[in-house]
Amino acid sequence: MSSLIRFGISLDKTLLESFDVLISDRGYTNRSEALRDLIRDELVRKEWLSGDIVAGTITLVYDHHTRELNARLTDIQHNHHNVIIATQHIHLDHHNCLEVIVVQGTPQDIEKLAARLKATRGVKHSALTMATTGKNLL
Ligand code: NI
Repeated sequence: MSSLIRFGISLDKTLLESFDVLISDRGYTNRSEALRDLIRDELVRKEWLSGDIVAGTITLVYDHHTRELNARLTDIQHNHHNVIIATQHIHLDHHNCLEVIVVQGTPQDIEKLAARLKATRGVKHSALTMATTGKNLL
């Protein structure tokens, strides 16, 4: 278990005022929690750059009436089954489906899968959310 350490930061007054407005808009009630989250975001970014095992989600929106699209998306996912933990399919309306694919693996493998899905004709929207396994974060 790690211990809590207090430290001081010197900041330009204008920069601090901008920071306070930013974190207030985001709902933070104190600077420490906002700063902790900023640091964690950077550490997660570093995990993705370092090649460590990471986790995340890929969100897709597509019209399932597009010819052979379902089959193509399923083929791609089977070809990358080693990084896929779970998928959820939501029928948004008569035409549109939203799919959330939960992934865990190396950044390279996950990004390859995300790129293949995004490049598939008929996919209207695709987004990769880079998260973390949480193992190296407090
Ligand atoms: Ni559907």
